[in-house]
Amino acid sequence: MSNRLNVTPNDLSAFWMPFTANRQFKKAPRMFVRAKDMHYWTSDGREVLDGTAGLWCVNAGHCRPKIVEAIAEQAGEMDYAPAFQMGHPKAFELANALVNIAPEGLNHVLYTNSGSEAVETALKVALAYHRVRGEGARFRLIGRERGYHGVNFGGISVGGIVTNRKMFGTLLTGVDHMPHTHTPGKNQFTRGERETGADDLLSELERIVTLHDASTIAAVIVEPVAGSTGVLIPPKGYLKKLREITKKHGILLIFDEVITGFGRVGTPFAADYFGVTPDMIVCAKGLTNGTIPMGAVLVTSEIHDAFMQGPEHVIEFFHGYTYSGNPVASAAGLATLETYKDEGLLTRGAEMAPYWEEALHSLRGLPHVIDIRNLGLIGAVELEPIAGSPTKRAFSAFVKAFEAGILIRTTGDIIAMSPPLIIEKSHIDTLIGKLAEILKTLD
Ligand code: PXG
Repeated sequence: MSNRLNVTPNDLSAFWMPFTANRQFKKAPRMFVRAKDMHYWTSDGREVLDGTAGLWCVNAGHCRPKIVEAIAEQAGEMDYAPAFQMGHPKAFELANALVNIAPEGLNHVLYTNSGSEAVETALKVALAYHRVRGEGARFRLIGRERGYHGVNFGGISVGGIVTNRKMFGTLLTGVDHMPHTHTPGKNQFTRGERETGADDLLSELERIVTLHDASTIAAVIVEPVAGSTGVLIPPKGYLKKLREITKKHGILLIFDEVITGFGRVGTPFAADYFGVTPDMIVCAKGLTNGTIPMGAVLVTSEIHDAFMQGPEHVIEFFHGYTYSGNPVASAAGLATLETYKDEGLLTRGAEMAPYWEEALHSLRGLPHVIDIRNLGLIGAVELEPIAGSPTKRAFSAFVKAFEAGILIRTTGDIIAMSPPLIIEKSHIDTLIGKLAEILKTLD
């Protein structure tokens, strides 16, 4: 590798980093300069095992040849084509490929550049769908406590993370929230989904529907498994029942699969794992293996067709982005889906899940560990917070892990892991083995 990769810029002040403790980071920067398959390399030449697939997005592992080549080739052949009133073949090919792996009935694709934009797009489709059908009174959107739907205004409004909302008075109106699916004290150390609790949680939705009247509610949006707030797994039957309730009341159900999509839980989408088909799926991240920013919303024919009316020269839906279906992103997406297919990655998580589960739960009993949760190739280890200093213990684990050569994520006092789906048992041994040693050293 060239020396260029080893240079750390001497002024770090200009870049205001996202979701980062900027002052702390800039005092002791952690820089990655190279990646391949399961590993990153730091600016000082150390190898770090990727336990988080970047930020839950590099599902096929890093710098995969097919994807790298497709991006380079497309950038050289046609860098950009106008997204409005013009097309290019790869955006259509990718939409077809996505529909092919999506649950039956989700037949149309709108493109975005991120998960956050895909969320906004889905919420707008939901509101507009009811309106074009003459049910414009359906303006309410229901999310969930501890839900994460990106950082734009719609997403933070339906989202349930207080720190992401409290600064911003201008939230959407007409939003309500269901309870989250985590019940501390009742479901610690459950492997996968717990048996009970769905009815209690969903009686709250019934209450909300009664309060507002179903005729005012456009959509319910949930992550099938909440990722960012610490891997909150629903009890058995919860999503099926949620589907029944929403259908009964003519309310659209949106699954935000930005994290759970593309094999993360051992099936192409979590909708497949849970056997529930929503009206829309929001995805991003693994769509291009994290390489080129891209998100998408998959919608049913029923939704799509409701818009296809009126004079044919008139735009049916006034929404879109300069980069919707960008050629380089589309090429990356196509090569990513091919890589997943060639290597069986969309179902590999199911094969590795039992070993992953066993390894994770072997951490039970180590100091400060108060809960362990897992599904597919997602795992979380929750630590007892230091009294008066929440998040400090987990963050210290994160820094020690980085120094020890493993990359984990922390949210609050929860350690979250979501390795690339190419992970081998030996990598799991290393990841969990090193984490165990670190847990023993925490204050
Ligand atoms: N929905 C969900 C469910 C997500 O997890 C977004 C929307 C927003 O996507 P964009 O592409 O706009 O960031 C996300 C993003 C973490 C972590 O470690 C999670 C996300 C992003 C960064 C870090 O929990 N999720």
